[in-house]
Parts: sequence; structure tokens; C-alpha cells
Amino acid sequence: MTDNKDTIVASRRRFIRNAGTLALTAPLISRAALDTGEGVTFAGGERPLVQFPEKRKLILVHSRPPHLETPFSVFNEGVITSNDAFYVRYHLANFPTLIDVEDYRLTVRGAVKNRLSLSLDELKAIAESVEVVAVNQCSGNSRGYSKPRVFGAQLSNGAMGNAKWTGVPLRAVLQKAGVVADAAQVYFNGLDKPVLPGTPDFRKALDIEHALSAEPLLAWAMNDEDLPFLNGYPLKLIVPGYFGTYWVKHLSDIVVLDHAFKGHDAYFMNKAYRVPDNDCMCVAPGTAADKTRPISTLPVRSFITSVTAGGHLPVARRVELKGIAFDSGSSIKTVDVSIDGGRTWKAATLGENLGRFSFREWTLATTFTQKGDAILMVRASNNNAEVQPLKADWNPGGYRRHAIESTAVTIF
Ligand SMILES: Nc1nc2c(c(=O)[nH]1)N[C@H]1C(S)=C(S)[C@@H](COP(=O)(O)O)O[C@H]1N2
Ligand SMILES: [Mo]
Repeated sequence: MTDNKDTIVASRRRFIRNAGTLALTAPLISRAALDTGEGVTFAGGERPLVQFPEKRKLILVHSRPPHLETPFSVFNEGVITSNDAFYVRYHLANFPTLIDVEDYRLTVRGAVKNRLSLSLDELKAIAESVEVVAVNQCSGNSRGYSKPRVFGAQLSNGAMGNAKWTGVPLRAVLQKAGVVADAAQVYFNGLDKPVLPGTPDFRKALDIEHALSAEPLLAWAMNDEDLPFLNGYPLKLIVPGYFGTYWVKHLSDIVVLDHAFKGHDAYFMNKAYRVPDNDCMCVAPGTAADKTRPISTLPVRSFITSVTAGGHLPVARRVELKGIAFDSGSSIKTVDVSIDGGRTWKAATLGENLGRFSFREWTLATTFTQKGDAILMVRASNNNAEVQPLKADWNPGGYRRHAIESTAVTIF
């Protein structure tokens, strides 16, 4: 594959985005990635880097449909994740590779007074556009650290990213369609489809109250550019504070229901992406949950980004440690750092606040006084009185890891 850029065919009235050679050729696999994140027991092993259209080299999880992880070093480049470095996740093999925005329509139907069929321009004209910086994190981010191991992609910590999203509030579109009084849920579908009739489509639902709240957005821009094709061009549902599974890509259908979403096509709500229905959303390792509920909001998390496991830092010199913290939107309250394996902790300084759904940078200047091995740890709390736990809890999906991470380094 020599042409790694997306193909953009523009004429006066047409603007076609094409995922290029995506569907036709096996992706080019280059050198093995040594990125194993922060953990000590990551089960993925070495994974190759691969290049897809509009993307820099990312970590290959699967090639069809594309499942790509962001190399962890990207998170040290800044709190905004570049479009070309943003991770990619699809479930269905029949994903779009060519979308002509002239033909594209968003339909809004179901329990509404006026069914809508909107071009992208008509959608943009519905309301004043708004912007939100928000983290999109896959429920299975860091699943490769689950102990005991669980089924599913053995992800390290790169199935997350933070971007500025521009769009119109979902509720403006729902209000234009006129939601009926007994509406209960709204489901969202994108242009990707299952290959086999028995495979459920990828559809996600929000409760009507959530859908009509100020937060969900129908976004066409990411970091002031069109959405990268693989991240959902031309339109993506943004659900700030919620796991990425709700952020439906290539959004084509919004369906208001006067009942709870159910049946075969509700598989990704009612069978997959569920957590144990208890406070910790966890069970004893290796056991099943009696009752489950759909996964929802992001727990508070933090990472060191300026050094990774196996890194070397100098003794007796000022070292600035840097990283990120985020939660579901109550805002980060504190970030504490330990350089002695958790015996003592120091408060880090929080960086610029890009909004309550964004990554928040933290920094801490420190001096190591002894040569040898050191364990660095970072722990965040939020304004909702959540603090990261020392020990990872467990659930069968390997979802929502949020324990305090440890990074083993050498002081020289
Ligand atoms: N249409 C569509 N949207 C989708 C998915 C999908 O398979 N199809 N996967 C979801 C899941 S589980 C995740 S984690 C995010 C990933 O978003 P990204 O690929 O833009 O990073 O997309 C979500 N939206
Ligand atoms: Mo996901």
C-alpha cells in the first residue's frame, strides 16, 4: 500500500470522502510496537504498527474491521489527541469506505411528530453550533491488564482520546422533530452493517431524558476539521462523560421509541457492553454477575505520560513528571503522585482547564535521591468524591479499568 492518504474527490458540488485502499488491500504492517502501556501484566504482547488512511502509524488490534490503538506516547504530546493519532474501533465487517456527502441523509423518525430527513447542511442550519472538548474512551480500554484474563481484544491504554467536537445539540434536532409525550428511549444507528443476517446491527440507545439534556451532540468536526473517515465521517454522536460505545459513528438514523429498546437489534445494549448491576460494577474475579446493566459513565482515571514502564530518569536532578487525568464531567479535583511505590504522595499541579469532560494535564517537579528501581504512581479524585482505588476490581467484560496505575522505572 503506497497511498496512505485518504482520497478526497472534490468537484464544484460534490465532496466525496473515501477511505482509500482500506477495503481493497491488507494494511501495511511495519515494525513491532513495544508499547505495552503502564501495566506489569499486559496480556497483548508485542503488537505491530499499521497505517490506515488519514492516520499515522497506530497499533493494530484487528484489521477487518479496523481496530487500532493509539500508541501511548501520543498522550504526552498534549491534552488534545490529534485526529491522525485517534484510536479506531468498529464491530461490523461491512463498514463504509466511501461516503458522498451529497447523498448522505440523517433521518429522525419513530415516536416523533415530524419525520426528518436532513442533509448535512440542513442539519448544520438547525441550531447554532456548539463545541465541547471531551474524552472518548472505549469500555474495554486497558482490558489487557485484567487479572484473571478475560475474552475480548487485549487492549493496552490507548483506546482513548480527547478532542474538541463541533456540532449541534441532539436535543435541537429532537425538538425540531417533535418528540411525543410518552417517548422512553432513542436509538442511534450508523452506516456500517453486519455481513451476515444473523449478526445484530450496531445500535445504541439513550434514555429520552439524557437525549433531551444539553450534553449529547451531533458532531461533524473534530479538532476543527472534518471527522476522520474512520472516526465516523460525516456525523458522529458525542455523549460527553459516557463511554465511547454510545458515540455512534457514520450516524444515519435516530429513532425515538415509546418503549425501551429491545430485541435482536438491541444486542449492543441488552447483551453486550454491560456491567454487573451493583455499586462497584464488579464481581469476584472469575465469576459471573447475576444481574447486569448497560455500561454508562467514565470513572475517574489518571496516567503518567512523560515516562513509560522501563523508562530511565536521572538521579539528583529536577525532573518534571507530567500526565493526564479525566472523569465523567464532575471535574478533576486532585492529582497525587508517588515516586516510592505508594508510601508517600505529593499533590501535582493541574494544568489548563479545557472543560469538565476533557483530559486535564497535571505536572509535578521532583528530584530522585537514590539510584535504582522506582515505582511511580498517580491517583486522581474528582468533585463527585470518587478516588481511584489501589487495587483493580474485576468484571467479565474487562470494562472500565480505573485502578491507580504503577510505572516501574530506573533511576540512574
Ligand atoms: N457505527 C458505529 N459506531 C460505533 C461503533 C461501531 O462499531 N459502529 N463502535 C463504538 C465503540 S464500542 C467505540 S469504543 C467507539 C470508538 O470510536 P472511534 O472509532 O471514533 O475511536 O465507537 C463507537 N461507535
Ligand atoms: Mo468500545
